[in-house]
Amino acid sequence: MNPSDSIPTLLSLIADRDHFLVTSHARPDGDAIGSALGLMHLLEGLGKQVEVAFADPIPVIYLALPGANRITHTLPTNPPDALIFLECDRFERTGFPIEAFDHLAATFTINIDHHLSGRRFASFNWIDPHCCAVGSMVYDLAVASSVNITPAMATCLYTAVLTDTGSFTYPSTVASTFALAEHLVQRGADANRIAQQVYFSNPASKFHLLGAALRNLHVEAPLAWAWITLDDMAASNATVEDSEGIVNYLIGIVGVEAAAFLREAPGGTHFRASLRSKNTVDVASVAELFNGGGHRNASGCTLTGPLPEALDRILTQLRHQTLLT
Ligand SMILES: [Mn+2]
Repeated sequence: MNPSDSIPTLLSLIADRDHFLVTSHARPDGDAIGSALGLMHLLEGLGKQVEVAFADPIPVIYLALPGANRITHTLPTNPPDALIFLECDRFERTGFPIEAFDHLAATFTINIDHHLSGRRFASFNWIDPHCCAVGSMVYDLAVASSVNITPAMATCLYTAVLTDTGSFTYPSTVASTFALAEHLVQRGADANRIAQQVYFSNPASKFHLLGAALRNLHVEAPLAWAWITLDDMAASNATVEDSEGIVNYLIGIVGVEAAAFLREAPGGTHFRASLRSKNTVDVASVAELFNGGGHRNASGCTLTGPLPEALDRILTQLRHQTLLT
């Protein structure tokens, strides 16, 4: 299908159905949550019934988003007319176990994604790696649908775009990204209020955990890495969401082209790795070697422990990848 046909096709698929379930990936970020809630507002604007379900908790900085109180953490018992997956490459990416979808096996599925590692696993797939955020795809859908773009919808979609472009700093940030931000602010997104909520409302535990991570900082240009253990998490009184974004400090170091941040997962047998890179270093392909995925400059995967072996495996691949460019 020609990519330009995706929006009209999707709008007709939506028009033919009444009841939707919207979900996104595990450990949801600003784009996952903002685009899911933005799509909920869009679909409701079209007179549809919508449920939004995430397997994992919503980080506290996103709880003030309009409609966040509607998010549930279980899939509906009665099959909706369509299941909409945002930035997932398979059912399990949602964090719901595959068995949770058993009773929905016959349900029509829609997959909207902007990842390079996106896969056409659904009945209908709209994957556009050129988009800076799924929130931007939902915005294009809203414009084409001629639904009223409310301040609530604009707030959710602006949050998606703000966070998924690294506050308008990633390579995906182009002239049209600022045009999109302008449109969303014109439609009622309050840029300052959203920034206050997303960047200046963190719990202190996040910074205690950051301190622990930075004590484990190693820099051997062009690589930087750091980690936190379950003991660090406990000593900082931290939650998993407090570890989000620590990797961004590592890639901020001059001369560092690729960075890895490892977090020991509950149970102590695995490490969750967040990868970042600058310029042409491709960390999506590194993550894919370990059954993960993401974007060229931002990706993630899971590594089996213990820590020295996990570090060795990921650093070997990152070193190889930085030599390729
Ligand atoms: Mn995204």
